[in-house]
Amino acid sequence: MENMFCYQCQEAAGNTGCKMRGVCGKNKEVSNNLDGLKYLLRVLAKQASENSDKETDVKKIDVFIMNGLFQCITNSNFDDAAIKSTIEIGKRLLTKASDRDIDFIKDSIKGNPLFTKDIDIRSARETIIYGLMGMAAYHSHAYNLGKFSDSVFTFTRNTLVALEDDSIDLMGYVKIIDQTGKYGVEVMALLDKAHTSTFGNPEISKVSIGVKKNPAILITGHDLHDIRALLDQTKGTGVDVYTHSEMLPAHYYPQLKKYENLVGNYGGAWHQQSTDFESFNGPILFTTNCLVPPSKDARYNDRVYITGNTGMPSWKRIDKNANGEKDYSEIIEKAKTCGPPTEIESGEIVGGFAHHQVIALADTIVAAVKSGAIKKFVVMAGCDGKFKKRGYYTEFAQKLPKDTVILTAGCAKYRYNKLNLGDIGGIPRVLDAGQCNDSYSLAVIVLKLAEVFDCDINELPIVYNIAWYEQKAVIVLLSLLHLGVKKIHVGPTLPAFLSENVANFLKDTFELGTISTVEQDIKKMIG
Ligand code: FSO
Ligand code: SF4
Repeated sequence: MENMFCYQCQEAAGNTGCKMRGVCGKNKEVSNNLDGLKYLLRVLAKQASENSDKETDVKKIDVFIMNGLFQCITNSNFDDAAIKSTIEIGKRLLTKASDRDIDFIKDSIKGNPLFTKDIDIRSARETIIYGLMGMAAYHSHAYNLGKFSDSVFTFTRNTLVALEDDSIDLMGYVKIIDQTGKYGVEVMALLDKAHTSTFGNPEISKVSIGVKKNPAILITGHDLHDIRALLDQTKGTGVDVYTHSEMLPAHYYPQLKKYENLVGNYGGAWHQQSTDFESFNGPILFTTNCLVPPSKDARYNDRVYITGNTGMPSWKRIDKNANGEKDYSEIIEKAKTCGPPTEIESGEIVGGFAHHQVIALADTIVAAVKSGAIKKFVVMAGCDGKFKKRGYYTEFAQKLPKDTVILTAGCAKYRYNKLNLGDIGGIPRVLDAGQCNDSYSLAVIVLKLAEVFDCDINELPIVYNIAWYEQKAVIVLLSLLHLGVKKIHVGPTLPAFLSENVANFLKDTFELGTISTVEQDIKKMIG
């Protein structure tokens, strides 16, 4: 492909698609090679599903597919050489000579959305593959903690095969979209189990947003397995650890907050990383997206380290050693040569309201609803992004009536989690469940409230104003739709990959909508 075409995230150029270079910074080589990788994943899935020859190692292929899909997520991998080498590794899993002869780089168009000519089929297929990418990211975090689901592996494999099946019509794909949501719930439950069985149930926690005087390491991304290893290795070295963006919820888990050198959260959401990294002064460990490509002369370039499925050629990689462990000693030594972080703010934020903690407070919450002290819950989970239009979410949170409580998860919270919105009888008005995958917690809470109030989930005093950015948000959305949640507002724009007909189907079936102005939306959602 001479140019590129990508419309998988909320920041797609003109809300139609990036054609010359990604708004995210992805160049056409990276974009096209990721398409080549997606094509390879489908060929591998087909081989594993047929499973006709004994040489096919289905388990290996499933794990390769999971990691490959994760690499295709927005802001994850910008390293062209790493993507090409992933393709080479994947090709070695192919057993048919005719498949091995495919040049996946040259034929990358077959992994591009535009390869499907019918606009509605394309829209449905892309909705599904973006859901699979989000699912793969969550599955990979669980896998790193020793938990996986054979049914999720099988579903992913079979669905990749279905994406090439021209006998499936639009309604057939709509059914697969619903199934994708079903497995989305399963994978988020699995990750929740992996996190809570390893680190304990999140509990109400105050997290400092100021700084201390020690040299320090900043860890960003979502992988809690990585932060535990870093905390273990930094213990007693005099080097502090701060979380950034989606790593903030690490502070809520008993088995992570117990580390004395886990001292606070530094900075804001992912898109602020360039300024946060600059003023942090010490090394940064990147475990997953969202990665913002740095300028060539960024002053932090020599102190950023990446691991897992992320890729940035100018930053140093830390891979597993022969024992399957990651050795962070180089980062720790680097920290000792750097100054402490520059203070950019001070105070504390409160979080840890995942399902176990909220259900423990159920009596207080139910009493507040029954007395009228809480009139409505507003689910504002999801992602943050760099577009100015997202100031809407700050204003929306500020202008909500004082008898409403925001339920949140994901990096969307940085738009309002430092506003000091107060509390209702001791219940904070912003209840942060954790990372974007902890949207599962919000679903558990909603189901529990429906049980307590003995009503349908859509009759509860809950409204949904969700911000999305990349493909993990897609799987969260499909999961909520599968659970039967209606009237979700998705913003700041509806996905570019939804064709008019597919969007209309979702509007008609689930009353899915988007946002308008803060005033109009508060009137519509809160009344
Ligand atoms: Fe945010 Fe990025 Fe967690 Fe996403 S850091 S935007 S949905 O990757 O994963 O919420
Ligand atoms: Fe554009 Fe988003 Fe694709 Fe990047 S991931 S190329 S910003 S649509």
